[in-house]
Amino acid sequence: MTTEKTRTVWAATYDLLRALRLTTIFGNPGSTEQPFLKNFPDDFQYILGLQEASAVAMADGFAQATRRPALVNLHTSAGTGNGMGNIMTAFLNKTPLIVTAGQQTREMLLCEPMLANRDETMLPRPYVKWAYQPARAQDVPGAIMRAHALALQPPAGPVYLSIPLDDWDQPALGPAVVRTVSARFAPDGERLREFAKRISAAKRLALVYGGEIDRSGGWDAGVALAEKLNAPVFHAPNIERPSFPENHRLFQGTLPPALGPLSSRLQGFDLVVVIGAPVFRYYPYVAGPVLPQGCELLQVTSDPSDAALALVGDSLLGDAKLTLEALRALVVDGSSRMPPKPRILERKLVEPPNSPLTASEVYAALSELKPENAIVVQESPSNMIDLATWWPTVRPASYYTFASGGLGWDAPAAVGIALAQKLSGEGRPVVAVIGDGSFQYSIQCLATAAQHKLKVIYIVPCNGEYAILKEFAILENTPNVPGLDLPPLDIVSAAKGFGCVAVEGRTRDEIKAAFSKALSADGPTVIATPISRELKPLIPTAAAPANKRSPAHA
Ligand SMILES: Cc1ncc(C[n+]2csc(CCOP(=O)(O)OP(=O)(O)O)c2C)c(N)n1
Ligand SMILES: [Mg+2]
Repeated sequence: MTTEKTRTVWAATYDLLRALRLTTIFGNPGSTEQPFLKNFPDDFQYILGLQEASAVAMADGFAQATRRPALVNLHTSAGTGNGMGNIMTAFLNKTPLIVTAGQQTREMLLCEPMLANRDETMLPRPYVKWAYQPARAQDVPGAIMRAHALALQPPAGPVYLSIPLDDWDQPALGPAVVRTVSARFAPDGERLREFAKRISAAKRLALVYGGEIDRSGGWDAGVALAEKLNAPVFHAPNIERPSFPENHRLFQGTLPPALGPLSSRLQGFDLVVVIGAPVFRYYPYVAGPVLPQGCELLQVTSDPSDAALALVGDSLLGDAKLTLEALRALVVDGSSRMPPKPRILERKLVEPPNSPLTASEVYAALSELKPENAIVVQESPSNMIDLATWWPTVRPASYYTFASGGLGWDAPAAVGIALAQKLSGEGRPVVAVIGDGSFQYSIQCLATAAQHKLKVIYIVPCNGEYAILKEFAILENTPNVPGLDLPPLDIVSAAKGFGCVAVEGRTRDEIKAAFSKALSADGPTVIATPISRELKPLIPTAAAPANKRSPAHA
């Protein structure tokens, strides 16, 4: 029995983690973590990732899907290094993650023994909100409490604690202090009224919705505001969480991720209101103004950094959901405003289908089977527009991707999301569409999916290339870049090796049969689908040769 006299830092910390409901721990263990993981309590669950990139992204997906912070434990500097790409992504995703890493014994740190994490607080910067190694063992629980408080306050994000391995057996000061903090804040009333006035007065108004809306639980509030204003809604470029029903009469599509094309798309509007997104998350440089002439911009964000880095416009700090609700109460009804023309989706298919199928043909075939409540996770860069065309997101918390572009996040994030579905009993299936190149970065996440019998269906469009980079090369006029074709990859065998059911689907019937089977399977399925090589313009409106065959295919 633990008495105040015998309570260790270990015991005080596990009690704190219980109080914070951080009982699912993701990680990959090493000798520097074993004193923390020893006698692992029965009421905790350890989710083993076979590489830290997977552990971090699984924790990220889990945190997003449960809408709570998650804990991931990494192996000192080497594990932190492996996890770093996805820590960077978690930072941009604004996911509250508590990342702990073991550290060598305090007694030996001076002489830098093997596994010492040298300059431990520098390693994860600048992609953590805080990096700290407690000054003494007794501060470990307090540091975790502080890390938790910081991680979940806006903007949420990862925090990093380095914990020497000899700290855990040290006597604690007593039970850890458990505190709660707020995860949202309301906008300043006076500035809000000013914004509402400008929005009401706008003649040609456009709303641009970003991922923070869905993250904050503001989906319905976003729909209600758009409907009251009767204004067109765009998704922000490179959005990580769609936040407005893509089949709504007011929805006008996703803005292009480049200066010139984006400002052209906003031509004719006199006021653009960006809610819950940076202004703007561009990808290639295509010259042009930020906004068309005569257009003003308002931004609502809970992230002071996003407010500061906007190139134009006036900003209001506030939680997306609270601000949407408050704006709705204040703005003048827009029923006299001319509604936008409904968007027409290009959904043409040829008969007989192409051989191999195009990505569009694959998504079209599966659109008949994909359950309405499925959660889509997407990292298939060159055909993500095809995916959005066939599988529009129409419900909240139904589509996840990375805010960073750092490959290797989505496949393991899908595992974390599926785990959340399993533990909550909601049981929504997860359909992860991951390019054949992207799949390789953290493919070992499949073992975790198989081990926990998670309902994830991976669709892997196999074009044997980094198609998006070939498209980028055309836009940027950089011919003869090496390394854009993949070596032969037996994705089916690799997936089987990790314990998944895996099949190749070449025809529509084969893909549909495999998908139907996967829906009722008790575990993950990987469906590899050879697709035709197509090169499309990287930015649909930018000048680039359309539908050029890939040179490597010739
Ligand atoms: C960690 C990381 N490494 C490299 C890249 C550069 N990169 C961007 S897209 C891409 C290719 C993706 O290929 P694939 O998943 O096959 O999709 P496709 O373009 O063929 O649709 C690469 C290598 C990146 N974004 N992130
Ligand atoms: Mg590819």
